[in-house]
Amino acid sequence: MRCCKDCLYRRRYKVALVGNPNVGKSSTFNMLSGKYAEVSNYPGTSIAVAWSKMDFGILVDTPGIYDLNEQTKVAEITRKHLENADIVINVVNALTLERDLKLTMQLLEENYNVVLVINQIDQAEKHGKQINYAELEQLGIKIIKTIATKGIGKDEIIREITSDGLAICGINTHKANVCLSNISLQRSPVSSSRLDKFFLHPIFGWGAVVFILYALFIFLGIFVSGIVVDYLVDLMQQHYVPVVTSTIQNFFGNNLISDIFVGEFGILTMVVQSIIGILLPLIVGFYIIMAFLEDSGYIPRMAILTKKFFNFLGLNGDAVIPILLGFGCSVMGTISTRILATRKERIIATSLIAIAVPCAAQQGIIFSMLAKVNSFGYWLAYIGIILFLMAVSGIVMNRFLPGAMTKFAMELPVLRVPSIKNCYKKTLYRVRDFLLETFPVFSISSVFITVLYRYGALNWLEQKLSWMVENWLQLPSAFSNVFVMGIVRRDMASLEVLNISHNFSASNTQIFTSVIVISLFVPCINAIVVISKELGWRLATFLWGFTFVLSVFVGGIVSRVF
Ligand SMILES: Nc1nc2c(ncn2[C@@H]2O[C@H](COP(=O)(O)OP(=O)(O)OP(=O)(O)O)[C@@H](O)[C@H]2O)c(=O)[nH]1
Ligand SMILES: [Mg+2]
Repeated sequence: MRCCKDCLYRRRYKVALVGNPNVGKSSTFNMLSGKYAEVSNYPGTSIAVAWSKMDFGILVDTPGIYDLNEQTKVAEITRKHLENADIVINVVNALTLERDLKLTMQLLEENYNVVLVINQIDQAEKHGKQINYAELEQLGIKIIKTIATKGIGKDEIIREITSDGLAICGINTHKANVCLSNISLQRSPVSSSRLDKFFLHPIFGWGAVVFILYALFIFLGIFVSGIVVDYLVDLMQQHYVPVVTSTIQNFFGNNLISDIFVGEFGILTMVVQSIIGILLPLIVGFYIIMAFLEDSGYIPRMAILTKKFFNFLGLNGDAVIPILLGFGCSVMGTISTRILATRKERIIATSLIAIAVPCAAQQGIIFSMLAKVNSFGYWLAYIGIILFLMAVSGIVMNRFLPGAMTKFAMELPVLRVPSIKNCYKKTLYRVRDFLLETFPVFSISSVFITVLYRYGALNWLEQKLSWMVENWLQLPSAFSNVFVMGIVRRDMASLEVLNISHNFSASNTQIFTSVIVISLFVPCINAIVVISKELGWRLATFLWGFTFVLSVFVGGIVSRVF
């Protein structure tokens, strides 16, 4: 709704936070609502709307857009919510004011009811940027200065939204245009820091990427999976599993119900132990590192460095964000492809995530298995195989899919010392979502597998798959369980691989083969559902079949070569 007069009488408004990417819309949303929408220091963090019920009605945080006519999926989402907003809080960044005001102009031209929030004024002061507020006042709209991360400006925004004099109709857009052109004459660019010269340097920059990956390996592979996970699993094996097993068996006797709760694949034994003892520490460790990287503003620097590699695959540097998020969770990565402009780019990025990007939980298990093999050669081979398959898939798709690649224009946000509070909150919410999703899915799958096991179906499956598992992949026959679990979730299957490698004292080649098969195996059920929703069931079905065949094919070759 434009130029809302009657909403002043209704006193229930839909208020939309709209603005360029990375200006602080989600931070403003969090400040106003007390809720938490994800905040990061790179453009394109919000890929869906977050909303909150407020005393004045509804507050909606939208994905960032540069232009009202932008042709991306996120812009479509923002336009939809903008259309029926009574009031638009247009958030601009004081540091990039001139650029951000172009969208303000468009909003005014479209006759939206705009309140202009100039955020990050602390950053502007820090960088010595002067803003001519008197000039801005001539736009004829309410202007509020904020530091959203510190809660400064909150009361003034609320007061403005609920005040009676808000509806500003018939703004003189010619006058506003003149005013904006004056402002843009006063451009004062932010100087690029020395750190940027280092991070974007073709040699030192790549050195930093390798260092970060190495630190991730040491932290997750050696510290978290080698020390924390071992400690927690031992603790649970000694003090939790025996108690819960005997209690349930005493109560129910030795039957299917007991097996469902405390059997080999039991909910209270395998599921609880796997999630709390193994996956939780790995996920927490990975998300903490990701939160620090996201909050510092390093990710766009990484995008610029890796731009050439992505170009090679038919993607522009923006794709680094969905792919990096895919290393956290493929569902998150797939949804983030919304920031890419063309369907072709979205299909390529989604496919690469599905084919070759292991999620955080999987990586932890892969790290710990490769640490057992204890050979740098296997490490290099692992990374080489994954990158090779990624490159081949990308190049083939780029060659044969119709459509074009868009120009890469990611802005560089200011590098910052990450905010501990934000990193803590983000990790907490992500871990909570992970637990809420994994417990039910793992529990239902474990019941299913226990029933299959109890009635001999797993044995039957082992026999049916024996040629593929024993002859082609040269793995123990029990590996067929991994395929059953992998169809539901890759991390659950990875846990089973870890289990099997313990129980069968697997050789280095077998461990390496399993790691490759599980890295390339079919996307989790929830990822398939999301791919279907985002890009259609044909792509989802194709990716499922393709990754199945690819993982088995490459696994067989690896088992013969290494
Ligand atoms: N110093 C300072 N930093 C801020 C302020 N507001 C937001 N930030 C930081 O700016 C970055 C971007 O904030 P977000 O709230 O995620 O921005 P957004 O507009 O929602 O970004 P997208 O969802 O990507 O469009 C984060 O690193 C925030 O911590 C502020 O007032 N001062
Ligand atoms: Mg946001």
